[in-house]
Amino acid sequence: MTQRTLVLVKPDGVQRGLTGQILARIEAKGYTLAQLELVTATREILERHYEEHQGKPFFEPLVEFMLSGPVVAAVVEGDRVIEGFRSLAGATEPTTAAPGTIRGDLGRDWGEKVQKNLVHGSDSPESAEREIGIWFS
Ligand code: D4T
Repeated sequence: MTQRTLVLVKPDGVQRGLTGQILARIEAKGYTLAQLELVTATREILERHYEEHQGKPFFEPLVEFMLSGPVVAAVVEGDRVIEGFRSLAGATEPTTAAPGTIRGDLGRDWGEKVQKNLVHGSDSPESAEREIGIWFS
C-alpha cells in the first residue's frame, strides 16, 4: 500500500499566506493530497500530537504558537512520502535549514522561545497513522 503522512502547515505558514506555495511544492514533487482541511487546533489535540515533547522547555510556547491561528492539515500519499516530505521540509531550525527546502527558503528565526518552522511532517509510519487519527478522526 502507498505510504501516507500527516502534513501540517503551521499557523505561521497560514498567517504569512504561504499555504499555496507549500502545497504546490508537495504536488510538484508528485505526491497526492488525499485529505485537506483548515483546522483550528485545540489544546487537547496538541497535547496528543506533541505528547513526546511534554515537559520540554519549548512545549508550552509550542502549544501557544500552534493555538495562535488556524493550521492546514493534510494527508499526503506516495511511495516513501514520509522521508520525501521531511526532505522537502528541511531541518527543524529554519535559519540553518538548507536552501531549496520549505524551511530553508521560506522560514527564518524570529527570536522566540519556539521555532516557527512553517510545517510539520510525520517521522515514521507509526507516527503518521497515530497523527492522522488525531487530526482526521
Ligand atoms: P515537526 O515535529 O513539527 O515536524 O518538527 P521536527 O520533527 O523538525 O521537530 P521536533 O519534532 O523535534 O519538534 C517539534 C516542534 O517543536 C519545535 N521545537 C523543537 C522548538 O521550538 N524548539 C526546539 O528546540 C525543538 C527541538 C519545532 C518543532
